[in-house]
Amino acid sequence: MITPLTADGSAELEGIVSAHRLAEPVYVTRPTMPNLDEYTQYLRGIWERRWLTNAGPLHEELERKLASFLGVEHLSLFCNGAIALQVAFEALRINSGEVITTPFSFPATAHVAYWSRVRPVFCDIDPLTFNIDPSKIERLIGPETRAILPVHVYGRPCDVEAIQRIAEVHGLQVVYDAAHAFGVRYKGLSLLSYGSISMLSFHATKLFTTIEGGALVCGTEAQRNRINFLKNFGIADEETVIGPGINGKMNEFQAAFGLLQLQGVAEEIRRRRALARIYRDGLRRIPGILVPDDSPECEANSTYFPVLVDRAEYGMSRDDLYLVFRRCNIMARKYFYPLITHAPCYSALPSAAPSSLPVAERVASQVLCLPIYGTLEPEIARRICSLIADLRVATSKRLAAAGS
Ligand code: T4K
Repeated sequence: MITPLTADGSAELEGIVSAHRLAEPVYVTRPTMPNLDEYTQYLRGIWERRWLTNAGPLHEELERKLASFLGVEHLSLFCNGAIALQVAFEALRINSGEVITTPFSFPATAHVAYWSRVRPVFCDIDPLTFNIDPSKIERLIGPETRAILPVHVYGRPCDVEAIQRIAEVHGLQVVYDAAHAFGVRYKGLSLLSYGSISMLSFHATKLFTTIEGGALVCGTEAQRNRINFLKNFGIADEETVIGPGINGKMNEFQAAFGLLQLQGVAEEIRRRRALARIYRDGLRRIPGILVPDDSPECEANSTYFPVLVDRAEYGMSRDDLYLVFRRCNIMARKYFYPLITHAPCYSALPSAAPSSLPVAERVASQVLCLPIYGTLEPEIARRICSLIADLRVATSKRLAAAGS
């Protein structure tokens, strides 16, 4: 093993930091802003109509256009992804018992189960996709299991066929947290067409954004109608409440932003894919940096660019690399560390024991998401690769010096 290079102030490290420090902070993501004049045009229309929310005309237009862009039939817009996911649970009447899910996600995934009065049962992940490992789901199914809640983490598809087979055999619903999966196609179809319902997030950090926002994609018009009631307090008309709904509505200002975003989203994905290629080419041969492959059956959206840092081979830990990045103004993020199971609200659950989740524990301790977004200069991605390469050269020199 190479003696690890730490983020401390050795002369060797200081030289690398000063050579690679960027003038301005580069964040893990940035929204691509629409043209301000065009947005102002939309605002004028909203002012004139004085129709601000509750299924306004821009909301209806965005719903239609998004469904068509994504290649799905039944889509309902929401104020954000977390509330959308909660409504998906209520739409399927999943409001007791247990749901099998992944610990390797944003906390919102498990929190939604919690708010739906459903106990999350955590299942380990696959070492290649970082998604729930279908071969470990069945042993967690018990009399109280109601559903499976997988996440297409980083927009990389879960093993949707295996999950479907398990759900059918055991009579379970499948609700996908597809927060990252905008525009991803799998075997020629929208990835959102799998499972009973899929949730998308349109938060400012997502490749398609409505500032805050989200959507549910479901299989039938009847389901969509139920979802639409539930996101509007369960109100059917002025005098009829059909169920315990909530306020999940997207407003006209968000929808206007989304309509403009939609015009540029194909280009946004194209640019992200080009950046992903630069990272892949630049990092492929660096020992200790693992770049997960995209499945050949998937048209990826390159919404995140995760790498795993193997301390023994790279000669520096993920946490030290993260600190060096910070000093170089590169705001990479440790998505998704710590695991959801480390939060005090879940850590006492039997399924949260680290010994049951060895792959998720390892991946969370090694993962680092590099900056990727449409307006990131390709040159910055190249510089990030050369920083990672130079650090590895420094660690191997240490090894040589230690051996001589
Ligand atoms: N399920 C999954 C798997 C999710 O990842 C999420 C959300 C959800 C469910 C819930 O969906 P929503 O209810 O949010 O629709 C961010 C987002 O807040 C969160 O939406 C997202 N996942 C998660 C992965 O990332 P933070 O705490 O990392 O955000 P923050 O504020 O640190 O922003 C990250 C970087 O983005 C900043 O360093 C700079 C850039 N940024 C951020 C904002 C807000 C901008 O450039 N402009 C901005 O307006 O959680």
